[in-house]
Amino acid sequence: MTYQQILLQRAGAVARITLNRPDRLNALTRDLLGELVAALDEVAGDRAVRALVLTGAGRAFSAGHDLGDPGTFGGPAETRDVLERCYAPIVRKLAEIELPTLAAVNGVAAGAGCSLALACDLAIAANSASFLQAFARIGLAPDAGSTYFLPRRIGQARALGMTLLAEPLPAPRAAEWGLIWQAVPDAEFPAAIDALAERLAKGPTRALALAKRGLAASPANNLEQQLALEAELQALAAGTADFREGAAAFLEKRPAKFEGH
Ligand code: T3D
Repeated sequence: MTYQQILLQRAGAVARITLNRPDRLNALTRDLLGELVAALDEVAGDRAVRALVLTGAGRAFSAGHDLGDPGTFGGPAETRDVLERCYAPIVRKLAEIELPTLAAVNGVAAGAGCSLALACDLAIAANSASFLQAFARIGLAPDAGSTYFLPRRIGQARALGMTLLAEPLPAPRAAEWGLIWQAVPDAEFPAAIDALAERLAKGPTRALALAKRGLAASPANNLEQQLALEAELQALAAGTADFREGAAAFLEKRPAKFEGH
């Protein structure tokens, strides 16, 4: 499929989706969101891809939903429909895709743009980037997964502060708070993203996907449920060629060469 508002590129086992409306700070239109769904399906269906990077073109990651997008804010039903039909599938796909996802936050991530960054497994931001729960500024409540991810990552006090005050959180503080994995100097950002994406793509892909499932289920489970889930997931991991390779490599005192199956 050809895309107009995003780019989908592949380098080796790494796929990169770039939100590509730099003149609008990669504000999200319904068309763009439709393309994002299609691109995520394309990536999920490509067995050669073992890590996904989501980033933005130009100076922003994404300024959230395009406030001029016709047909989004026409009324309560329309707004709800956009969330249910456009955003929820993307957030679900990012959570469920069976490979590691990395948000490369090159600049401001605001509103639903912030939500998309948080829906990825790991986020690395350039030091000059920031995270903004912009919703209150325009009289909206948070959406696209923000109320799920924020308190789980940084706790209620900080989630409430970010949401009610709607002030930009600079990337270094976001890392300090545990909202993201790492903030790096701008000059080092592209190389840091490439290195981490490469590293993830060389990992035991199926085990990483199972680990994602276990951690995602954890907040809603009690200890017994989580122990049962771990046994189920580990039984699957133990049946993979990558586990056989990982164990053999350890015993043979050599680096493991995972193939992703
Ligand atoms: O159904 C639903 O509920 C839909 C889902 C909604 C979820 C949401 O995401 S709601 C939140 C929407 N986002 C915002 O409210 C953020 C709006 N943008 C900003 O507050 C600022 O742009 C930033 C703080 C992100 C960056 O500020 P700054 O000063 O670096 O840039 P700027 O000058 O404001 O923006 C540059 C251009 O991008 C500008 O256009 P111009 O003047 O050059 O022609 C600006 O209008 C445009 N732009 C930025 N954000 C959006 C946008 N255009 C449309 N929609 C935007 N969200």
